[in-house]
Amino acid sequence: MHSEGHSVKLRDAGLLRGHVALQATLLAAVAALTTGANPASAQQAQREQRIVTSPPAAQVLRARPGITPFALNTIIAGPPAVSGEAVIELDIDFTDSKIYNPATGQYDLVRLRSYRDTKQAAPPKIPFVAPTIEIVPGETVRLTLHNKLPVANQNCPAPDGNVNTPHCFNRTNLHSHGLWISPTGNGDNVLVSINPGVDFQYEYNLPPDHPAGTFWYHPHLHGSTALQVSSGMAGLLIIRGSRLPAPPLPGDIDTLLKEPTGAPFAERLVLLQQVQYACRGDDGKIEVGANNAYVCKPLQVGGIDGYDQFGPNSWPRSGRYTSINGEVLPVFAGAQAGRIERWRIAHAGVRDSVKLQFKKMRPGASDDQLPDAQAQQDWVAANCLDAPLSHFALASDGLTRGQIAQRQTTVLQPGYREDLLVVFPEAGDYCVIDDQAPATATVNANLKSRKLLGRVNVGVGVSPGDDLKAFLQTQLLAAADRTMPVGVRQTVRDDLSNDLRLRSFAPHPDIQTNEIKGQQTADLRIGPAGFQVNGVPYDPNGAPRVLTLGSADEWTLTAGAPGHPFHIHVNPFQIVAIRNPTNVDVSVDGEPDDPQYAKLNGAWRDTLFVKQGYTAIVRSRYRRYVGDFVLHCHILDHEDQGMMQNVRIAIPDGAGGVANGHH
Ligand SMILES: [Cu+2]
Repeated sequence: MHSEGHSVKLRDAGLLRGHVALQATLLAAVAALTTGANPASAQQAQREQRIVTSPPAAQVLRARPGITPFALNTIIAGPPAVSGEAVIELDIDFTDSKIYNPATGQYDLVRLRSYRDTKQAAPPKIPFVAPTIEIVPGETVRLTLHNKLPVANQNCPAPDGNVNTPHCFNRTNLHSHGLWISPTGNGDNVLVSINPGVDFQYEYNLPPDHPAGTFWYHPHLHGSTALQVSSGMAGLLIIRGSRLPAPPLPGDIDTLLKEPTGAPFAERLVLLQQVQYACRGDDGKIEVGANNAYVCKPLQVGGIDGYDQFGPNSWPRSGRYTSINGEVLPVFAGAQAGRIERWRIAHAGVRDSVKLQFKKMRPGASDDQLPDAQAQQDWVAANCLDAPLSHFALASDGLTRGQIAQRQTTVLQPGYREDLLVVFPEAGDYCVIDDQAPATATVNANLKSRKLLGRVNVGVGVSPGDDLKAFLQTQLLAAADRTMPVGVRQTVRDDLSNDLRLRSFAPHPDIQTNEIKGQQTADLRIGPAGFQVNGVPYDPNGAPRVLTLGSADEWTLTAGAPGHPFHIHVNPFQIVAIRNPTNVDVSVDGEPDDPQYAKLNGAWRDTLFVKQGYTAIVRSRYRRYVGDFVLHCHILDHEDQGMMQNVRIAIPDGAGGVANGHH
């Protein structure tokens, strides 16, 4: 095979900001491939094709202070300037793409609504994958959306006239999920509709004190949210920070996670998606095969065109696979034994819970064709060996934790982000597994089978020894010596030595009991009135829930079947307790059959799966921003059907009440 082909594939192996060692690994891999004969088998060639790359970086034009707006179309080299502008343009249109199907061992053709970066020189490897937006605190993000979807709206308005019937599939808007910015006007406003043919410029004024972390963006127009997000319209939104801790102000964890060379730890961007594409017959019905799994004939093109592609259990029944950066059963290349990697993971899917594990893979195991769920389950049992690998949770929903959590399993529900530090102990391949889970632990309320998500190629490196936690601790202490200023170095060291605490990097101080001014409740439930919050389906014109700027409340979150991921915009919340139906708090130790709540006590999130019959107690303070926004279920077809509520943060009046603008 021509050598250029290999080098192109390996150039971006999903690893960012690689240092010299990584480059050496890749060069060695390229050399091995180019000097050797053709790949040993078709499977190996197939797998090389599935080496996953990071989503493309959005092309950002940056203006520095002092440069006139007329110069915005000039690309300025070098690091972004604080207080500058980051200018991004995205088209929204149908995109022809392909998705690997392990049931057949072939790529299926798909045509999906997607984001396209108008300034990208060439389409990404998998064309539907949305670009990653990277910005810094203090920047103004000027993001223009061009809605180029057809004017002939599908299902618009809803035939029954009900706002909670999915409708207007080609209208859109944008949500910057997890950002602490204004929800109004041109800010993170999800109450506007950008119709086909319309351009709209969002202006996200990221405050200089915004936490750095892993966030994401996706459409959020009531009626079409699930359909568009499931089509792949979701991208990573990463805020990179360079602020050292300066007590009492926290620093960015990015300043600690550095190699001896000064380069950041090797990093992988991992965008989990569940694109539930279907092919339809002449009668408009979804084509299905054995066990009602979706099938597409050769040359048939899959798409997402209706809400019959959602609903309880539709995902497991469809036989579709969770993809990573657009690739199904991806291969993560370029890892090295004993080197710490930072995995920035976003669950941008809608219809399945993900229960992540890493296990050593049996040498020579071939994962290329796995016809169904049973085959997946059997394959993992036969080829993924030993106990799951310990990994280390750094941040939940982008917000750095007060203490790193050692885990063997990381559960991601729709909307969640997890930043993990991962060390692979030895050379060889590792399984990335989506483990089985009991019905009560998942958004589908059925026993979830065990699946393979992908594999990691790990090259020769150093041995971290048997105790990965001790290894990580040693590495982080050494990093603190190199990176932390004298005034805080000892504090950071003492915290790391004390069971991997990170108190100098956690962005939000705990909300103490004496700070609580009021109580809020949110009950997410499918009930007599349909998809409800507190017994009422979404009413865009109804009176919003009113919260008071500068105040803090304790929230009681509850959920009916199947359990619902609660998400609120603008201000995150801190988890105080999660009580099971017998009133036991499971937010510290988790549960024997379900680790998803373990070590969540005290953590900050913007999305939390509330299991059926459980009660989550969380606290939130409403800082800086007023205006109208929403809370909702992050099973997005539930949101489209009414499991959403308008929320308003209002300025308090002098008497402690709320001024709504009446007089
Ligand atoms: Cu829900």
